[in-house]
Amino acid sequence: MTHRLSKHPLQFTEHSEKEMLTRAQGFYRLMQNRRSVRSFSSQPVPRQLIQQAILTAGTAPSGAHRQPWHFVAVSNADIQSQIRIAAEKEERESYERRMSKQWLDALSPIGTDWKKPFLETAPWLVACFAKNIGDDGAKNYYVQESCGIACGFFIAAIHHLGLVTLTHTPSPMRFLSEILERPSNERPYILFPVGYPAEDATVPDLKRKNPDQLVTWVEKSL
Ligand code: IYR
Repeated sequence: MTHRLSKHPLQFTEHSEKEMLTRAQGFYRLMQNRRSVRSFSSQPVPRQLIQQAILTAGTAPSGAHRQPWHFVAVSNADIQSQIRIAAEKEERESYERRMSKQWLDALSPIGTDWKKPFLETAPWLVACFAKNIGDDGAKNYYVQESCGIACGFFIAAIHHLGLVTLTHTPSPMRFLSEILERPSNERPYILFPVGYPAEDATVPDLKRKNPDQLVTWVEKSL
């Protein structure tokens, strides 16, 4: 058995309900403006900004605090070109053969296709790898959930600091492990191009669920 961690008092700052509502509304206003962007400027982004967003991702909760993620941040044009070529090869196969008609129909309003120029244009590609086994050889738990939460934090951090990203999951993504020379206990989870949007970037007119569609309340009767 490994030993129990020592405990210390929680750092908790209490806010008034009024203050909490103001904070909640401010955070919602920020997040409501987040969009997935598929067209990037090649304008460089300092490494420190990417580093900070990855640090935020790493604050996510994880099963047994095993932190079953590893991030690889790429700003190397040659590696980005290799990733684009490999991703487009798989995506072309997916769009032309592997994806069902139903799937293609679901995607058609968004207008995606197999071409992924943003993999070369964006100044950074940040890949999240999921680790089913830790570097200590022990099993990790709730790996998908933990990595999903960490990637959500990453997306929020990138938006909050003022850049854009895309949750990109070329499928299958095995090529990323090869190009980035990752160990066998890691599986590619999500690939995020990160940067400034292209000047002419457009986004589809998506509607988000209204509160009635989004939530069902089950409360004590008065
Ligand atoms: N991975 C492909 C297809 C794709 C699938 C879904 I579901 C999306 O929401 C978007 C794209 C691609 O990246 O084009």
